[in-house]
Amino acid sequence: MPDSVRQKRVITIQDISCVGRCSLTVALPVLSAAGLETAILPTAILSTHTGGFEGYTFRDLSEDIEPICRHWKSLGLGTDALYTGYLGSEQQQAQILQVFADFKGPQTLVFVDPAMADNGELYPAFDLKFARGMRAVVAAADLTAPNITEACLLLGRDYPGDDYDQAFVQEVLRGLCELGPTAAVLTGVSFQRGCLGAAAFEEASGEFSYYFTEQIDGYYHGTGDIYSSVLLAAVLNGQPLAAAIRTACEFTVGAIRRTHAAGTEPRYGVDFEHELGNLISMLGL
Ligand code: PXL
Repeated sequence: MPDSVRQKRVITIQDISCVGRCSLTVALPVLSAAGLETAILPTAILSTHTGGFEGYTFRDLSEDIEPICRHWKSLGLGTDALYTGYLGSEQQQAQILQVFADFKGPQTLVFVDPAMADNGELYPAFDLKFARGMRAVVAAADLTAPNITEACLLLGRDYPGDDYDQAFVQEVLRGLCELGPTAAVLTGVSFQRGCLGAAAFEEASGEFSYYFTEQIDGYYHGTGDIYSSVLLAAVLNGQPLAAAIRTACEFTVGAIRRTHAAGTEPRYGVDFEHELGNLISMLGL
């Protein structure tokens, strides 16, 4: 079958936060809207995500990962991409490396979003040992997309807050590629008040690219997961990385803008649902 009509498959490995629009509840609809068949490997089930909610439930699904993968292997399942986000535990970091080994074919893109921290702080469930373990997961990736906090944890650098420049961003991107990936995207980059965006680096060309949009006030949950899902959707639909960071920035800021205008509580995530039509247009589908 010619490549243009063969539908691509993604296996995405993240938690299910039942309420709060992050991880699988955003990855699945975004990837589906982008025309990608999406297989899911849930790492845990939580009643809500862990940011801004008290008393959430957490069921670890580590024990299910190996039998699910065994069954998939018996089917001879292949995939165009493996995409990991929030992992439930350190044990799962080792398990995920095995999933990569089992399902990575010669053309498979391994995309790791080391979802574990933001704004200079680890998420409540994680410690520095977990952050160190994430290095090995990133090392196995072809493409990674941390925010600045996560990148600093991965590289053992101090978090700079707002005090950094282009040289810092480029050093961090090169450092991420030295860990293993051939391309890296850094999210949450801002050189100017009111402008926020992302930077990308590809080892093969040695080129850096940037894209910025307006910065909207407030801290909205799940936007990193939305950004990563759109980035992957754009790359798998053939956009070069410089275009893919633009698509992901525009989609994410569009969802934040709507949510801000509606005055929705930020911990419930952003209204990405009404942006899915724009995603389909931006991808030319
Ligand atoms: O959006 C990242 C994320 C995913 N999953 C869970 C989380 C978070 C961030 O806090 O708590 C369970």
